[in-house]
Amino acid sequence: MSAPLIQLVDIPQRGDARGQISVAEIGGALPFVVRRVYWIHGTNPGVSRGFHAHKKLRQLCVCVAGSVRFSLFDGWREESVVLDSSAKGLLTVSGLWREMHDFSPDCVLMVLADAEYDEADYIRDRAEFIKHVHSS
Ligand code: T46
Repeated sequence: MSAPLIQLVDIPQRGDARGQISVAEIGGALPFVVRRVYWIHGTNPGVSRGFHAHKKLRQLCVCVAGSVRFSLFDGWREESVVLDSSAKGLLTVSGLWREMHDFSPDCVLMVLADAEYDEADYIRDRAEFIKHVHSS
């Protein structure tokens, strides 16, 4: 049986009577050393994002406010998941076409990445992506 496309990681919650703290660290929720962090927010209504794959990049995507739906495609199968919790991270690895849809107006999507930004790591054409995974 093939591995699931949707890999959700539990992020430990260390909240107390004052409120919440969510912790992602090596040896816990983080399977790699983080070299870049970015966050997507203020997304305009009806906008979808993504529509690309990465050749090498690994990322942990955490929706720290609001909600967003991720769709992942490995060249054969497509699976979808709604992220709406600081307590869950979606691990995205190489060889996955990703799209992000249905952003809530208050969505803040934080992404922890294992490498600096490199446009050469992107495959932004779906047909090229399918060719890439079918030949490797
Ligand atoms: C991903 C999903 C989840 C930078 O200059 N540095 C960066 O670190 C990033 C992430 C983007 N940019 C520039 C490149 C583009 O000119 O910001 C612009 C928007 O990037 P993009 O269209 O790739 O954004 P999304 O939301 O489609 O995809 C992003 C990440 O790029 C991607 O790696 O997996 O979020």
